[in-house]
Amino acid sequence: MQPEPAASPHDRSNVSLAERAYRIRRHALRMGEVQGQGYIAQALGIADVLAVSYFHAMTYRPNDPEWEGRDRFLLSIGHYAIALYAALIEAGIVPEDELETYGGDDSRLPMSGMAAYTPGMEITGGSLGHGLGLAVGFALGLKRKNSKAFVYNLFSDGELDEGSTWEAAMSAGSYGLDNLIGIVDVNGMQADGPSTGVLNFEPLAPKFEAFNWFVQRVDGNDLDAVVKAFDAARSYEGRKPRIVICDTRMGKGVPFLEERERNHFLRVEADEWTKALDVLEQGYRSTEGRA
Ligand SMILES: Cc1ncc(C[n+]2csc(CCOP(=O)(O)OP(=O)(O)O)c2C)c(N)n1
Repeated sequence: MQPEPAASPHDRSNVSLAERAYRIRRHALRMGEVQGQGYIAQALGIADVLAVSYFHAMTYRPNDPEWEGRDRFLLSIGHYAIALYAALIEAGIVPEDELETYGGDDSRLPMSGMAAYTPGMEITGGSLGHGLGLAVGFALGLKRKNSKAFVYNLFSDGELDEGSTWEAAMSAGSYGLDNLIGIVDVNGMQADGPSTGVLNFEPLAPKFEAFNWFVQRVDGNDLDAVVKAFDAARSYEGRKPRIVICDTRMGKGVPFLEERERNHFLRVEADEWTKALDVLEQGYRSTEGRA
């Protein structure tokens, strides 16, 4: 029997992860501009992790998003949809020109992520705290099918305040789900202010360790560190679920947005979008050689 064809084009591409991350940020800003506002700071912050997920770690077929052998990427935080759309566009799963429809009537890119609307969107988000439980179900199901696929679940530090997250974490550890890779975006902010001021979840790593997870904590805006952590998460041989705790900076790559204080839902003035795209590009060009 012929082996399965190569799963995704990124293996053969010579586009760097730094360029992928830059382009994901760019797509997100262009979508934000369509609405004039949105969860832009989160998208800029998590772009490096998405670049590593879609262009280093995951196996999928851009032309066949429902291919059974694919790794599943579950976006628990529906409001981060703009970030995932940007990655899906860069991955070739969603056509780039569709970003102009972002948040509009009949668009496949609604402001909150919905599985029925968007190719590559595995679950519907919105109500926080459900992604990890769904990921446990996906991971158990794939094991029953003897699948080699991984389930990735991106969730936020705000979701650490939800009891359902910890119920899922305990069951994943108890079932020894070695096909589950959790990614928690610790960007330090929530809608109501600094995350640990809302509810103090630190120290975080020992909590997951106590629930029988293989735990790593990295700077989520350091591409090399994220690559190493994802490689270690995939190759770890213990019968444990894996988590990569990613400390990220909201607004990353656009300094004047990084500095905004209330950055959970950004309103950006009409003339600032061009400035944001310009400074993003300047920043990328100035560090490109070192990426
Ligand atoms: C169960 C539930 N409770 C409350 C909300 C309202 N809500 C939407 S986003 C958000 C902040 C969540 O924190 P986080 O995702 O860490 O915020 P961010 O990093 O996006 O600023 C809240 C409380 C919700 N969507 N679901």
